[in-house]
Amino acid sequence: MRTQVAIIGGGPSGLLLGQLLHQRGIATVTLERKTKAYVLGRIRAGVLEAGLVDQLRAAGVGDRLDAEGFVHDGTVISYGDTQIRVDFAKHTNASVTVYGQTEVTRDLYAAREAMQAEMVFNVQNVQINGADSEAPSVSYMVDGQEHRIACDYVVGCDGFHGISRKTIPDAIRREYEKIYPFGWLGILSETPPVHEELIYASSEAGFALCSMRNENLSRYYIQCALDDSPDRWTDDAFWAALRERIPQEYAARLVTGPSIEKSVVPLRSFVSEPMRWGRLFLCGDAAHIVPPTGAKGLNTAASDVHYLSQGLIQLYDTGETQGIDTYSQKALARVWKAERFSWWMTSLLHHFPGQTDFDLRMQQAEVDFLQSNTHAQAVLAQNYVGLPY
Ligand code: RFL
Ligand code: PHB
Repeated sequence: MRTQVAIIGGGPSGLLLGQLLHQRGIATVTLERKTKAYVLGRIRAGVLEAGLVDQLRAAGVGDRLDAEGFVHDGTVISYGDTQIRVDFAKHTNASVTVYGQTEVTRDLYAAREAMQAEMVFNVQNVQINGADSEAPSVSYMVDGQEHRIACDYVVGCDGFHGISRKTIPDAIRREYEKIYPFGWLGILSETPPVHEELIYASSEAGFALCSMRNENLSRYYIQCALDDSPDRWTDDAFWAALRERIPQEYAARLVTGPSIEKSVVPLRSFVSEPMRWGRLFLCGDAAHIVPPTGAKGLNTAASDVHYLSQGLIQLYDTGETQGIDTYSQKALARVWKAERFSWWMTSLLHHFPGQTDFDLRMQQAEVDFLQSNTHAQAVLAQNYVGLPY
């Protein structure tokens, strides 16, 4: 088989990239290790920057998002007894849209299928060959049969545990990592959200986040131990911990119910440089991870897809390589700013084991400054709604 761009990974990065290229007549094949149902079963991001929303509209998948997504003009940051509402609209003229990653992925799969995109599921043993040559290829197994795709370029959209990043030789690849000493326990419940905007809350007992998917579907998270397991938490214990961590006025009106999903995520900051090696490009979680505080993971994947799709379209339209040649540099410049913001929000709002009184005072001073300084609020708002591409 032959194609122009072989895409490894059928998560949001791979699907969006495939769709944007295919619309411009560039042939792609997408290889996904799992089934479509499995990919759609993963509960992940919920907050979309305007840049991602625009890209989804350009990719022809904006209709349901526009009809069902919720536009948020601000968020609440709470620290002990202090509450700050950060007004995105006032400081940036922009907003974010609450619409689940699951729905984004579902819409993208429908669009890829409508275009009769070539997608292969349940692939195993994917290997990238000759990425630093003029004639790369990707080999893989399905049902015990070996297959090979010859292509012009390979794009690794295969997430943090994928194989693409590791194809770049150790001597060329540089990795930067910070592992936080806690995780997030998240639940989904068919209950009305406690507030119309997201609440990021820090208390002596630790961090909590109140988020949502729609009027009757809430997503809540609490900081937990790194080695915690969802089985150790009954729903009642979760609700009690959440109530303890959010401001009283919200705790008093929290509607609880059975959880329909419960999972633990570790918190990590990670960047792998460069994001291109020869004819291999990396996009999204394959190249970088942020802790979820700040909602930057999916959005940063989307800005990678923007730069790379523009570069490849320019190349196939005009033969000009400037876009793909500057891809890694442009993508990383924005990635590092998202890393900084997510690290900052994580450091500000979590309880760190072994935290000293000095560390606590630093958090308090930062919160005081944020509360009293509109420029500081504007900086938070600009980063939260998304830096320009
Ligand atoms: P994904 O979604 O991990 O998809 C990669 C796909 O590649 C497949 N794969 C392979 N396929 C073929 N061969 C192989 N060898 C393969 N290895 C892996 C996988 O099966 C998978 O389908 O990466 P992608 O597309 O780059 O998308 C990244 C986002 O999923 C991620 O950044 C966000 O979910 C992060 N994130 C959030 N981001 C936001 O922007 N806003 C949020 O509000 C937000 N909340 C979150 C989050 C992530 C979370 N978790 C679970 C980590 C909340 C949580 C709880
Ligand atoms: C979510 O709704 O899942 C969500 C929202 C905001 C975050 C992280 C996760 O910062």
